Amino acid sequence: MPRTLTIAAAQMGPITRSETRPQVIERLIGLMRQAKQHNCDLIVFTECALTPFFPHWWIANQAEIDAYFEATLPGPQTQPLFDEAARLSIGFCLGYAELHHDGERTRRFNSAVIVERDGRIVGRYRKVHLPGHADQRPSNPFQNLEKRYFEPGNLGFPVFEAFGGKVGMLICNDRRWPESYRCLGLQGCELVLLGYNTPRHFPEYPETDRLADFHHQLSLQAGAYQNGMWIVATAKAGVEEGVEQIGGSMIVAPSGEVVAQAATFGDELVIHRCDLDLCRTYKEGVFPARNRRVEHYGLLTE
Ligand code: CDV
Repeated sequence: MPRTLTIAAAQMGPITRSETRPQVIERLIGLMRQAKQHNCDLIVFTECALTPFFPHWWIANQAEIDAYFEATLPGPQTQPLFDEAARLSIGFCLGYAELHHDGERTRRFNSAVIVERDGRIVGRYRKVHLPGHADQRPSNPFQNLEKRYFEPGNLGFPVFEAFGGKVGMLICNDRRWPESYRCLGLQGCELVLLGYNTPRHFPEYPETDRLADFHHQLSLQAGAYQNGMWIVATAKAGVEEGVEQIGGSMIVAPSGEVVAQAATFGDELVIHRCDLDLCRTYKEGVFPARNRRVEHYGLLTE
């Protein structure tokens, strides 16, 4: 059975605060149709793809905050995206803000799902590494309030059988931490789907601003190579409500090579034919999991 998938990273330009959910979903559907014209099997949308990245703003009113969340997926507004994907027989990965009712408790996560070509949700991930702060910082040019609006993910780093391979998800800041990739890699993950909203400016540590693109790419290339996995990384790009984001959507091969990269800061598909069998060279040849050093670290228990 062929294990080659044509995959699109669906970079998005800014979403304005006045854009409605149906308008954003029309944009996503437009990208999905373009991806199908390129014979894509799978399209990867960004982190919180249905709204502007609202953690950049201080919002006091909980009802106003909750308007950026999805209580069900698919829900009445997102159903057309699921319907169109099933009609086109294209899979997708969607980042979204998840409102989850756990008995009496309402919980909020920064989440993503994998949807197979028949429209079934086959995997869910909740972002583990939440950056930023929970307090208001009026002297900063924008906020970074993920710690206020979300709680850390409680699902670990799951890997799913999908698209003929082993697939995992990461969300934005997760990509900077080697253990995110390692947790996936040790489960045999072959393909990582990842969305991100990365501002060019880091208000507390501006000395890193000139390195924003470099650190993004460095993390992806190291994670891909050291774990023998494909990584499809999809940005929200451009200046969104005054916040400049780096863009730089890319697909990285298990060799660590960047094989496709965005050329704009707007809505754009970054496409590559990804052969999942290429992972074997790195997983089995360069970094065999049974390597004695890995056993010494206590990461393998059997
Ligand atoms: N959405 C993110 O997780 N953004 C962070 C920024 C705030 C540093 C990132 O790691 O890109």
